Amino acid sequence: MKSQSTRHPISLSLPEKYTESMAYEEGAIKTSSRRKFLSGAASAVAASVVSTASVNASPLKVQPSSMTMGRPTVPTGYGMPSKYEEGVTRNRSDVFVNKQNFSDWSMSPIQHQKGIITPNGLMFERHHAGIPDIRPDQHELAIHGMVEQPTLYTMDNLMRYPSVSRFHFMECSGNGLTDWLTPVSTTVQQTHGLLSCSQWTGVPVSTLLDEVGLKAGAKWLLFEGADGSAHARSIPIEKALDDALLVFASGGEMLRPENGYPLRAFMPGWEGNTSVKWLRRIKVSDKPWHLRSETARYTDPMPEGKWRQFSMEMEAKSVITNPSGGMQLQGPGRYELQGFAWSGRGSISSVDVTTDGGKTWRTAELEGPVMDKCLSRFTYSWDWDGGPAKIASRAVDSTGYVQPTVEQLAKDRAIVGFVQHHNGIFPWAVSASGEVSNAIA
Ligand SMILES: Nc1nc2c(c(=O)[nH]1)N[C@H]1C(S)=C(S)[C@@H](COP(=O)(O)O)O[C@H]1N2
Ligand SMILES: [Mo]
Repeated sequence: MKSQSTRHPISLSLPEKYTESMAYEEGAIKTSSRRKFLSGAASAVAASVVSTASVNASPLKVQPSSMTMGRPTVPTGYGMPSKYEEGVTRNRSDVFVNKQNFSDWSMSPIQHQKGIITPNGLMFERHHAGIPDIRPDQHELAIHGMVEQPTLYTMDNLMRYPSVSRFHFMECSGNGLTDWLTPVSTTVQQTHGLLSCSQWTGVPVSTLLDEVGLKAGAKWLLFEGADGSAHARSIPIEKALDDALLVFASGGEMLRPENGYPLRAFMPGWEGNTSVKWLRRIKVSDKPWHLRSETARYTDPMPEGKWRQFSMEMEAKSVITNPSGGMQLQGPGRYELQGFAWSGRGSISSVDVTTDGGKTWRTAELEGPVMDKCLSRFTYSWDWDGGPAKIASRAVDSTGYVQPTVEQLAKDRAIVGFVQHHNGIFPWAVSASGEVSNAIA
């Protein structure tokens, strides 16, 4: 063992004859954050990060997979994840017992999400009347109301307009609604999994509004879906002209049926229900409609029995996904805390992490690219001493808004029942035996 002290434990003690594969290993670990992660720790701590068998035996074991042909390439077909990843699925909430699957939702397994992009097959779903089966060659979008030239677009028409691709998160305003005051959910999938992030491709709403010509006094737009719920929302004209999109693709392919195929609205940074799926019409008016979705639903109880309407912007939020509820730490040592932060008002400017229940906060590493109204990934190296701990993250966005505690939110909101817009700081408890659990309380 010579001159190896700063190497990753995995690359230690390889026999001389394997210097080539060792060089390859080194190349893979020479990233600045990896070096930082290791250099902060004494070598004893570094060695405890990953338990490695020493690789003294020569020759190095050859895996059976190297000695046979692999399975043949499938000539045509859609690729699937490794069978060893079959536990990574979106799941319905286990908090509510839902007796039907029409007004339902499934949550994204964000504890397994490796980067800021959610794979299409793992994006959360929320629908009020099931998933319609819409033929793209029969789908039409109407734009009417206070416009000069009411127009009907086919999908073929729409695909010929100039399109843009943008990275944004999508979050249901009901995300976290079961866990305001008591720890009801076990995993981060259940507490925060009504959240996805993708690269969305479509035509800016402003392009089509320019074309149809807004009449003087136009102020609000109705977006309505072609599903059984005819889900609809009133959207202010400023948002429509700013960054609203008519999206037909996410993650480089046409939308999945459950996410609005063949066409949906996308309102960057706004609560998910404003991004109307299976979009069939946009009607222009001088006032909002005050639909069921903006009176009986998607309103927030306020003190003194008042209700807040049109709270569509998603405020800054973050959560630690690793470790998170249901996980088990393997004894004291160094852990890399990981999580996501996002804001519907802009980009994330910093994330703080606490490991002592909020007494002290440290700045986490924010991984780039940090984009507008998009998930940002953060990491923080933590030396767990083996005692009980309480870990949490706190996001700050580009407007200076600081993610509040639930107590702070409760000062000007009425937290009664299943309230929407829970963007409070969310703690996980780590017990002395390494169990991680929901610590909201
Ligand atoms: N037409 C239609 N659009 C809809 C809905 C719906 O039920 N019907 N659900 C809304 C809600 S509440 C959310 S959170 C988002 C979820 O989008 P996703 O299923 O693609 O994740 O779609 C919104 N758009
Ligand atoms: Mo939602």
